[in-house]
Amino acid sequence: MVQAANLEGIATQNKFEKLKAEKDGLKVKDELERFAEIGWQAMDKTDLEHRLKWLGIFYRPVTPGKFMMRLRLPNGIIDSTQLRVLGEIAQRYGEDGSGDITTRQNLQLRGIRLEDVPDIFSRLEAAGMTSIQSGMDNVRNITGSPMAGLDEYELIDTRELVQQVQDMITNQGEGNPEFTNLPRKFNIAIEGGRDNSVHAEINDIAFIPAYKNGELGFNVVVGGFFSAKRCEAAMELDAWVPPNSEVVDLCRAILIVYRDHGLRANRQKSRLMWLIDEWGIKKFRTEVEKELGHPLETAAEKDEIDWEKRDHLGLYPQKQAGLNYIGLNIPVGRLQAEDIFDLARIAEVYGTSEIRLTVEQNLIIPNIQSENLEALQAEPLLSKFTPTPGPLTRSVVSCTGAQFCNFALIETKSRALAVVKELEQELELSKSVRLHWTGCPNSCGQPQVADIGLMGTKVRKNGKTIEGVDLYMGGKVGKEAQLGTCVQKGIACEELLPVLRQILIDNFGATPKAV
Ligand code: SRM
Ligand code: SF4
Repeated sequence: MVQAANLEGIATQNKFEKLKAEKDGLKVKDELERFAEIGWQAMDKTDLEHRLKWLGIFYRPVTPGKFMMRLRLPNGIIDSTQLRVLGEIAQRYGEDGSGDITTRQNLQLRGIRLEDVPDIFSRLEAAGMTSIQSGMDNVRNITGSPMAGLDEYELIDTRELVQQVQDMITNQGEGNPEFTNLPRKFNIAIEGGRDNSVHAEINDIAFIPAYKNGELGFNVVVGGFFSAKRCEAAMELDAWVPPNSEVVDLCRAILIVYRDHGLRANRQKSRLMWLIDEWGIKKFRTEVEKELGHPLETAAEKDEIDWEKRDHLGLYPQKQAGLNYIGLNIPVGRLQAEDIFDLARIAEVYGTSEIRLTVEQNLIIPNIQSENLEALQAEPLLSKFTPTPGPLTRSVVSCTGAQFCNFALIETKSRALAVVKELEQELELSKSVRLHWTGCPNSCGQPQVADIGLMGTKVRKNGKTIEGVDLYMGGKVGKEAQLGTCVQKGIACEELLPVLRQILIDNFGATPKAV
């Protein structure tokens, strides 16, 4: 039976705890028709600005009346029918309607009008999609290996597990009051390959393939997160689980422990790691075992992450003979309605209707017969979304930034693209360099996992406040992943280009192109 969190006695000092205690965010689900009737201007301010996020509907103060809708796409998988539904939604809004692939292997749509939301939700449901519990103090989209079921070197196919964890958390997409009042947001990732394609280390819970006594399962790490105040890589829980329902049970137990004991007084100190700090990992583990009702197995001695991270762009054979996948670069993840339709068509004509999203804001079309590869490569869309982009374009990642996000200190997506274009014109690079842009210290664009990370800030120049960045370096992904750190603060964006050029020459072997 679904039970709401029992939060009696838990501190309610901050405004978010108060608003959750007054009315659970999920409750607005039953009020949508009324909201659609009265219009967003007449809505209660807290329902509008906060509780709608429990349904995945985000009021955007930057574009009032044009909402963002964040879906849940477990393991980043979507099919052509679902894409068409999203394309139709985006298309309704003309120039305002667009989509973004997110850093959690997910999609967000823009331009949504509140009066359309009841109809949009019916369409999503009919197409087997949901946006429930995708914002605020809920578990975000659950990421999994983008190559699940395709990769000859795969260890564990993560698709079913990711779906089961999502179903447990969201009550099959209906909404689950058991997990709608966590102390803060929560991230879960399940890796099934050798290259840590999900950035396991930056999740509150991550499952990493590991053999124990010859049996393949997962080691578990916990507490990874980024925030404006603090960024931490996940630490070992010293637990191993087989790749079955025990993964779901463990997620559930950890979520309940976090829900009931996580710190709530100060929102800057509410993510799971703060509870682990307070208790120590041993006590945390013991409490999780109590909630599980049985002891956890200790971790396997080593995990199986021993590859460099792949970006999956380009054309590759699958483990299934005669089938291939193509990874396409979607510059900073931005899609227009017509792109969404075209991708749906291409996935149907050349593949099996399926598309996979990656945490690098790109996508993969799997299951292409070898004899169809030539025709696919001649598709006009592949000159916009190329499988062979330049060495910087191929790995540039950017958060939403000032165009739509009110936290942003700078514009990110358009600047990120302009900068890599310029640098690629000037420099020869023998390998890709990963540039991540994020518009503010919340770090949605994960500058700490990048070779070069750029975090928006404000700088003073000639008595004026202008857009700038703090520079991060040293992020390492894949095996032995490591977070990058801030190496230089407050570079004015207008002075950034020569700084980046020099870093690429000094640290990444770039050479100036002959004029
Ligand atoms: Fe994020 C808040 C966008 C991934 C850390 N994030 C926001 C909001 C909702 C703020 C807002 O209301 O405007 C942004 C919505 C802007 C918009 O209109 O799109 C936003 N976050 C994003 C996305 C879309 C960035 C992107 O362009 O890809 C990503 C959506 C993922 C998804 O599909 O669910 C996104 N956010 C992340 C990540 C990266 C990750 O998960 O790997 C992080 C850092 C990792 C983490 O959370 O530990 C991240 N977002 C935050 C934070 C800081 C959290 C904290 O503990 O302090 C906030 C602010 C908050 O929660 O108070 C935030
Ligand atoms: Fe918005 Fe800041 Fe997140 Fe970028 S990093 S999407 S600016 S909250």
